[in-house]
Amino acid sequence: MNKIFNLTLLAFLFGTNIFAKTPPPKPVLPIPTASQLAWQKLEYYAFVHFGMNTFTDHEWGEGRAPATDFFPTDFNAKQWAKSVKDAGMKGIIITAKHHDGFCLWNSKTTEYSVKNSKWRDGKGDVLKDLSEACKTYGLKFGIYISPWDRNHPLYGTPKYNAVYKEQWRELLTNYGEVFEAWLDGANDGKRRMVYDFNGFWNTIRGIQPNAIMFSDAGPDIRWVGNEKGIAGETNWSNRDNEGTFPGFADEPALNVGEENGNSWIPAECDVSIRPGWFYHKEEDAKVKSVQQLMNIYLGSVGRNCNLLLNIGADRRGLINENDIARLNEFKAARENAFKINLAKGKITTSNIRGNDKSFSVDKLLDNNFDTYWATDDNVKSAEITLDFGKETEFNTLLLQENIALGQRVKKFSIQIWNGKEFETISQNTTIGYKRILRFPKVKTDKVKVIIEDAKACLTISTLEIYNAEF
Ligand code: FUL
Repeated sequence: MNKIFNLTLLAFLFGTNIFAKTPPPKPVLPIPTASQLAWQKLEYYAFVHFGMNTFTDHEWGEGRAPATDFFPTDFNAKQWAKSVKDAGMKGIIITAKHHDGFCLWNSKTTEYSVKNSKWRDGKGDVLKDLSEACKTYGLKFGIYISPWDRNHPLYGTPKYNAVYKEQWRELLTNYGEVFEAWLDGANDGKRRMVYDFNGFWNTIRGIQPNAIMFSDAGPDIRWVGNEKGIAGETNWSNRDNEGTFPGFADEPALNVGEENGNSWIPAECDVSIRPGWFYHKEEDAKVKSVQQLMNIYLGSVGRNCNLLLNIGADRRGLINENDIARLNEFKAARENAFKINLAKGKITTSNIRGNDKSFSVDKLLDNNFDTYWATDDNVKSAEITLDFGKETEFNTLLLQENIALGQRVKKFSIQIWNGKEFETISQNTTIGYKRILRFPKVKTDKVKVIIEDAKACLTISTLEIYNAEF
């Protein structure tokens, strides 16, 4: 009794709240669903373009090449999965059907598929082998099928909508869990048909409710508005989706999202490791450099996006040696750049929510995304100061918001102590799930992160600092 009285008295005297737990901040809507949040944490995964174009040397086949042209001599899905796993990627999305209409599985909806090729006497199934290989290697498995189909006889008529839904039904029923369903907005503009997109979404959602659906217009994730892999410096996961439609992309808007958008539709950056999406021998020496890939990584994962990096499997049905070598070099460069987190020392701030330890500023340094520093409800700007205790050189700073409670930060800057005063080295806008800033190397013993404006009180999970070569 006495002890409780003493503790109460102490709490009263020092203004700390040791009995009542401070409630967490209320979410700022919209917020991600559990599947969207799990998707965001994947960060980096592979696209593999493989199909009829691989054998005809095209990017956009017309759907007229005979099915027998599809003939990989040495197809091995385990080699794909191992290469992707070794590269530090979290999954594979396969082009099960590109615009030419050729299906890499034996679909009942068409004759234009592997069953009429000579590969494995027409009994092969790329989807079966790849889904199993992904399971073996602990990778997520995703599927792309193009709505635009230049082979199917019903394309251009309303009946084709049922064909396309049936293709999704086959794919989502027979190959286990699918983490992402990719609906391409490309179209030739000539036989432009009226797609039943609502019907497509309902079909996919009905069979695999956790599959994340991609298109120019969501509904779960959006295209970033270019094929360079670079998001806007400002990048909101919010988007006002009213009246948007796949195939009619507002590229500048997709690139940055909308501060007050009413739906949670984060962006995905798709980009190819070579100039083309499909494998072409003449591009063997045109694999992007490690520096180019690092710039893409900083412009995508470093700007609140996921990175979908494409590799074209070659005519053998293998990931080409040149691409594998580069993927591994890029992995080593990333590991090296983010190896030693220099964000250590004494961290202080101008505000802690309810002065409660569970929201304290050292949550930024605890390597746990789910714990976070938060401010009081009315506090939308605050300073964090990290005193390294010694001169420290760095060029990279990483921040994460706890997006489970919504994206909030609108404006922030970085300052360093130059011996006389704090000097601004970087002025920025949004953070989101992850923001990685790169600037010329600086040397200082104190750094400040100043959040200048936000939609509501602050909920920041992570601060990391690196001195990276790439
Ligand atoms: C585009 C397609 O037209 C390209 O061929 C490629 O598949 C890319 C990922 O999407 O819209």
